[in-house]
Amino acid sequence: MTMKRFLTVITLALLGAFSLAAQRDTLRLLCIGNSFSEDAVEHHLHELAEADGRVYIVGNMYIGGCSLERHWKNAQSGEAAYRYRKVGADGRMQELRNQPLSMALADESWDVVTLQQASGFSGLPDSYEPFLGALVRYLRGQLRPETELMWHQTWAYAENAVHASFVRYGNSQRKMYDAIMAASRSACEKYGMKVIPCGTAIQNLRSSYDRQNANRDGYHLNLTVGRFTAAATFYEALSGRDVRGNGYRPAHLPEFRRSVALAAAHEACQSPFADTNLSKLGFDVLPPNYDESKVPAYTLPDPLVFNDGTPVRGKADWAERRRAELLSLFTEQMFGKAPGKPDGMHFKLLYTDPDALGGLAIRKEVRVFFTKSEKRDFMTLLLYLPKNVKGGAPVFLGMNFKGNWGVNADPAITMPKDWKRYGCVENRERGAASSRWPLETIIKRGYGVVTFYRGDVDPDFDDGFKNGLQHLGYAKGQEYPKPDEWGTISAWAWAMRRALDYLETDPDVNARRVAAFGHSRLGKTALWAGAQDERFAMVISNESGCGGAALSRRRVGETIDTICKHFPHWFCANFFQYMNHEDALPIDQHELLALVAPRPLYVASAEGDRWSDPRGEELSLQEARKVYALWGKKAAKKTAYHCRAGKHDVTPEDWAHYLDFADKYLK
Ligand code: GTR
Repeated sequence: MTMKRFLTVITLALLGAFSLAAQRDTLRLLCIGNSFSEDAVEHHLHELAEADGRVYIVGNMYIGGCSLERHWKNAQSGEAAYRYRKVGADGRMQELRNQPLSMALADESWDVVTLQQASGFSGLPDSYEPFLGALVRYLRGQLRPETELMWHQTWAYAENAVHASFVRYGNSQRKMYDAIMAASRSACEKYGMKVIPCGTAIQNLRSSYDRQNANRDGYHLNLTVGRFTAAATFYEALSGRDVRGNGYRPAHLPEFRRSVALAAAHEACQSPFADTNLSKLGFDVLPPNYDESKVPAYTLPDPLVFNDGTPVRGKADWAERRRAELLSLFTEQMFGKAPGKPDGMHFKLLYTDPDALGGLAIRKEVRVFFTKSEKRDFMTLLLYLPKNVKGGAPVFLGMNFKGNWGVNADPAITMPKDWKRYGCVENRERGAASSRWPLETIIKRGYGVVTFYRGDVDPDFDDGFKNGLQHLGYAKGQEYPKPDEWGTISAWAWAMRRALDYLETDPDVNARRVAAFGHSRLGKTALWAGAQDERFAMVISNESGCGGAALSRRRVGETIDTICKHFPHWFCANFFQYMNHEDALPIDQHELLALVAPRPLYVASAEGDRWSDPRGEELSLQEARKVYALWGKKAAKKTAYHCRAGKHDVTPEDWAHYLDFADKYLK
């Protein structure tokens, strides 16, 4: 026997021994479910077990929205109506279509089989019977006596869900949750089943800083923290092990989110029918500080000093080298890299109405397709332009929160055909945000408005970047942005630049007179777009706050920690390292403002918007003016600030200031 052969034999013998050992730690789970079991068990569960040295074989008999009634009918008729999905011992998922229930029951010697009710009925005990009783009897007849039947408790819908069944619970998450608890408890008691308390785990999650991210469409779980929480609940309920000690780290779930999900799951297993307030267990953000005397001492990084410590001597130094240094820092540490102009991008004019707003303006809509294909990746620009402007009109380009149809009540503005594209609840009301867009006033002053909906580019919720345009920047095989690649704000800012690409082709617009405008999160976006792209002739930040105009080091109102915990999708993952470590940031927000220099820049705050730290926004602009000074004393005049009375909003008063400012520098 040669040496090599001998080694092979030994290895095989060892492998055999290991796999026997492994078999003892194998658990075979079958869910008779629907998309809620898909959310809970098809991802992460196998990996959680693996990290504990165990093998979980996970089957899911899937029919979308399937109720107990239908499962029972299928059991009786033998209808081959299921997709049988199975994560094998190797962790790989396979799917067989058109299978009957009996096929899956016989496929493995299952240790655990779970039942669940369709989500809309899950809190209605009358809908369970006689089907649950019949299914239990049927399964006990089919399965080995050792097989344990367990109840998969599903979760209540998001507060803002538009699911048709939500009315059964008065559109109240709390009512739905309580109803699910009562129904699942009595089902478990009646049939001696243990519960897998995913409903409570998700409710627990909703009491933490990650509260906005449990769902992706109002009822299904979001692809990151939501699904992970449910899988962790299954794991602890099945294994009896405290899942908080589990070593599995899902891609793209930073530690602060992983730990809250594990706590939500663990607490649910401790108390399956009553939710636990995780914010009381420390899973919340710190209360905001509004007291000037408690602002920590800080030193701002100096925009006029190069990274290597040498001074910036004049505007040539700034323009040729320092600007690039700062842009890279903001790109890599905060917003994330975005790709360039996409090759296949093209534009389509949907229509032109020469007599909009009672004859005052031209209205048109233009679709910007980001690729050659016209299926998925596009945004729709809505343009209101003054008539007969020689050389094209100067315009305010800004994204909107509530859809183009929310900007004005005009019934001719296109409504989307596919609402699903936007995730859960979208504002479907015409003109809902019209007070923020005083179109007549703007047009009468000689300016146009160009706007598009944030959801077209990247719906504003965390979903592992599966719901936005980020995939356009992926290399082959890439699934998530890298830690220095674009988050949502960067994607939005990229789309602002693509909108400007279109405007360069439109003779009704003067593309050299475009102001990037935005409110709040979209103000952060306008600043980032304007900082990067010098084609924007002016930048206006309306109450952009943390991550926008406000200095991070002051930690007044919203902080980096808070913003990342509430909106983990806005920035690139590198930014998380500065949560509660503002002093380690190589930049601060005055440098973002400075990147607009020497172009005109307007920063606005509101007294009642303390969350955005008005004082921090003003100080930031004062600091940025030191960079404007490179262009001479007068250059700083091209920056302006106001803080009006009132709350967080865009008002006619704000617009009056912007229009006066534009009269000076945009016309
Ligand atoms: C808040 C967020 C702010 C601001 C605001 C908005 O909830 O904390 O950073 O962006 O939303 O966009 O309206």
